[in-house]
Amino acid sequence: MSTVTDDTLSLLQQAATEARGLAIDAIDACSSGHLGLPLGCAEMGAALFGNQLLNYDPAAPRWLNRDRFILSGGHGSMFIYSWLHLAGYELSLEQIKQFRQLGSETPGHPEFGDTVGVEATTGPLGQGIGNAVGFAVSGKRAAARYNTTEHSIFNQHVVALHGDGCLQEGVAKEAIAFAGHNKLDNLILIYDSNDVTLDAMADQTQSEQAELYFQSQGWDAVTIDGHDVAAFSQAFIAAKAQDNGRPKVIIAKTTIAKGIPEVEGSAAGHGEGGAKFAEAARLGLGLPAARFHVSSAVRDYFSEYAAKMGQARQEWETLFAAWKLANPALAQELAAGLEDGLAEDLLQQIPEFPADTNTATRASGGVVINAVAKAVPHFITGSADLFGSTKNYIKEGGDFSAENYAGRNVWFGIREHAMGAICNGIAYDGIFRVSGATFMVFADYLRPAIRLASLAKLPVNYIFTHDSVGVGEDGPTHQPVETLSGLRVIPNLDVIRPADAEETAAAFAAALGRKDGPTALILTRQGVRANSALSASERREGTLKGAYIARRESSELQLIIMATGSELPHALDAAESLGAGVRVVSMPCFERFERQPADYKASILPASCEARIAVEAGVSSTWGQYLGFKGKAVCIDRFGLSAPGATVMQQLGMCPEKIVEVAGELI
Ligand SMILES: Cc1ncc(C[n+]2csc(CCOP(=O)(O)OP(=O)(O)O)c2C)c(N)n1
Repeated sequence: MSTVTDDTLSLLQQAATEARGLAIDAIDACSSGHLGLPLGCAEMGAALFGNQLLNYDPAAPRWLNRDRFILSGGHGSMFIYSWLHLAGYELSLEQIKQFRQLGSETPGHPEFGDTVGVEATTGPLGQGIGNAVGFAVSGKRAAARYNTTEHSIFNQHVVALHGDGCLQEGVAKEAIAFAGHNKLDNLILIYDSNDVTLDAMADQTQSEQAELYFQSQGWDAVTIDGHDVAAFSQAFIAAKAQDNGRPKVIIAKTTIAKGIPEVEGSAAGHGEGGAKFAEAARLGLGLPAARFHVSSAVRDYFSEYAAKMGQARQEWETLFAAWKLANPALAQELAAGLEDGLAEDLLQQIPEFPADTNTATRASGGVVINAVAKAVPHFITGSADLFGSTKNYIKEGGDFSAENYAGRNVWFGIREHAMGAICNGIAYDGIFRVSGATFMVFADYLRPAIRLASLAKLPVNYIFTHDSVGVGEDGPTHQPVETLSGLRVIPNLDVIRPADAEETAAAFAAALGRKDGPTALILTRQGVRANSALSASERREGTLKGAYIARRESSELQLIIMATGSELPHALDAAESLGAGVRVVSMPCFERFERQPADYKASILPASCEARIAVEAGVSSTWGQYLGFKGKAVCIDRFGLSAPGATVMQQLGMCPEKIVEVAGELI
């Protein structure tokens, strides 16, 4: 069965050739970039964007039921820029000419928010596959939650293009297993199988049998010639048609850098090396000498095509309007999700805890998250096989699974890295607000995804429990020491380590209220004594500001003790024995504190008081800014110990006595 007429086929082939030309010219112009993928995948690009495979409308780039296309092999960014341009997205030829230049809409690797039509920030290989799985989770959940028997408003597919590199990465393997297990049959991977990586031919580093591998993960796999528009289209249409509980992979055999004979099919074709043959390549491809050439035939084809796609989208808009009319409550919930709207009184909707609550902040977190879940219906959560410990299970939320895609608790399995990348995908999709949990010491397992969430300004929430050597018996492998500072150094990540239940309530509200970046909530395993000298609202408001006075001095200020989380009670106890001139500052979130007006900051940490101590069960690295030259850290600049938590804390100086001793050196 042919899925394409001869006329269309030759037009699409011409478009593929011109897309090759754009990639060659853009990469040649800046002498950097990756030619291999855009040249090798040009026919598939033409089919995806010009042969009714992807549902998209360049006039409404984020319409809700569009197919999501993610270029996981972000190094091949000229692929997506060429096709977005040809397809009629607001990405001008001028921007293509500005490839990789300062402030352009065509950055070296695709960045969410920089380029219309780019769904995700990709480049670190493997992440895009994880993101695609997140989009697929979001799509499945949106369909289950919002489709009705009368109106099926969500039936989009998620399509990701990747190469050998993405597939070699562990994060992709974790995400692929998750997708197969959860039967995400709305997901299609296109594997650009060109048998080349960067340094060498792929068989230097891989020998797995891709079809068998995917099949073993519960996927359908088919292998085709990626330069054959008809064969690829047919495979793609078949993949879309089968709601059989199996995600799909199309293994497309391609020739890397096809169109530059000097380098095609070899590792030399991967990067910009082929650009030096640009002149000859242009000739060989039958392109005119003028650079950045797009023929009027191709332009006309895509503008007619866009009109057709626009019509299809309009039909959906009519359906959507009817759905909204028939389902006002669901429509309101969906709108709130899309705007990420929160009740203004979210914090008030989290009940106050009894004044003498001395529970672990992870346990308080469990109470808080359930109150938040009631107030914010588009909020979902998940854990990497640690719900029982991370306590973030939404009690009446049900489990997300193939039997219940409307569930609000995602069981990620022991796949922290994929959890991070999947959360990013859900956040990119923008319909649901997502949180993911694990032990804090394993935050490093998903750090690349946290970094990307921070870069892409995604409002993902991380719930990291067991936050210090206070974990105890599990020993140094499970006791984070460098992790807290390690998270603080990631730009645009808010790190909140609350000291008691009320601070925890505010920490969750702060995380939910944040829209331009992720927040990590750092919670204890062990019980913490509430600072009942202050009212609940004083502690909550103070936490929202990042730092506040937990104990005010009652005579002239002599010393400031700064502390976070479970060390705050030690600081308060030390201050009691040190006397009237000692102030204690609770500093749950450096980043929020830094965003306060200068006069507020000065009122909490007046420059005139240089005698300062920082108390935290972790390395001292990030405290210098508050300690100055004269301050001293009571921190843990070493790995922990295998012993009961209280013993380890005491042994490593996390106790009032140690603070008093250090204070003696200062005042
Ligand atoms: C996590 C990560 N490691 C390394 C790189 C550097 N890198 C960019 S492309 C590439 C090779 C990828 O091979 P493949 O996916 O087959 O792409 P192709 O050569 O087909 O373009 C490497 C190692 C990267 N971008 N991300």
